[in-house]
Amino acid sequence: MRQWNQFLAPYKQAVDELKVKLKGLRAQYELEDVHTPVEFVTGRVKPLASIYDRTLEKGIPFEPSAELAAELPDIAGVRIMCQFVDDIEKVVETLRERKDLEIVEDRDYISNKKPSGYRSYHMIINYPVQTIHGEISILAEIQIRTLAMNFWASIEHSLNYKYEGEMPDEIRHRLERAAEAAFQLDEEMSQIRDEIRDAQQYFSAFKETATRSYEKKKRKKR
Ligand code: 0O2
Ligand code: 0O2
Repeated sequence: MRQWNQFLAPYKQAVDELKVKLKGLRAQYELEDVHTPVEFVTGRVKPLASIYDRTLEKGIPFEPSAELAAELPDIAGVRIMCQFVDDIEKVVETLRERKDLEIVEDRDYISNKKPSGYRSYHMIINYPVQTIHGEISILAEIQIRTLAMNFWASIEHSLNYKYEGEMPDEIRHRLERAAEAAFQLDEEMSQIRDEIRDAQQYFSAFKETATRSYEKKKRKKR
């Protein structure tokens, strides 16, 4: 167990650091009084039982090793939730600009949803962790998704767990339909947001013109 604790320690540190940094993005947007593409951030180190299951699936030994670290890129995982689908792209672009992590791989399950209906944007990163024995680089996974995608994924994940991967066809089909409904919800919310933004722009332009013509009339009267 001590060996596992030592092996997992840098992953825990990475999750803690990444959460602080990504929550910091939200704080910066809020300070500038603009819409923040980051709604909230969560993170976890993969539990040992899940690591064990993955080693069985991948046919690799269940022991702390470089092979296991390379085969399981999501031992450290953080998740960024966004309000709107186009916020995801903003977050991805922001992450690409960062100097404190290196993106190794993108997995775009938004353009290419999984057969289950799962949608989310995944990035595998190399992240440097400072330890008392020097710097080490670990792999971590960042999942970026909307609130609707997250709602669907959380429920599907717990149902999968409940049925131990043997989900009845009927439930699977209903979840596929629910994924479609979540997709429609994302579309609708973006449209509502766009319409409100257009209306706000229209009204502020209208207010400006009205104020100008009122002041002009007032000047003429004098
Ligand atoms: P606040 O003030 O609630 O925003 P921590 O290590 O304590 O910072 P922890 O324990 O890992 O964070 O919490 P977790 O479960 O990973 O959740 C992270 C943050 O996401 C928490 O906020 C939750 O309140 C927030 N959260 C979870 N679900 C939702 C949701 O549906 N909507 C919104 N807006 N936030 C949610 P904080 O960071 O504790 O602070
Ligand atoms: P947990 O509990 O989140 O740790 P690979 O075999 O590595 O090529 P893999 O493992 O599918 O491909 O990697 P990917 O695509 O990056 O997905 C890994 C994680 O994405 C999963 O971790 C889930 O968190 C999430 N995910 C992927 N597909 C689905 C899905 O159909 N439904 C839900 N709810 N989540 C999904 P774990 O290890 O499964 O679980």
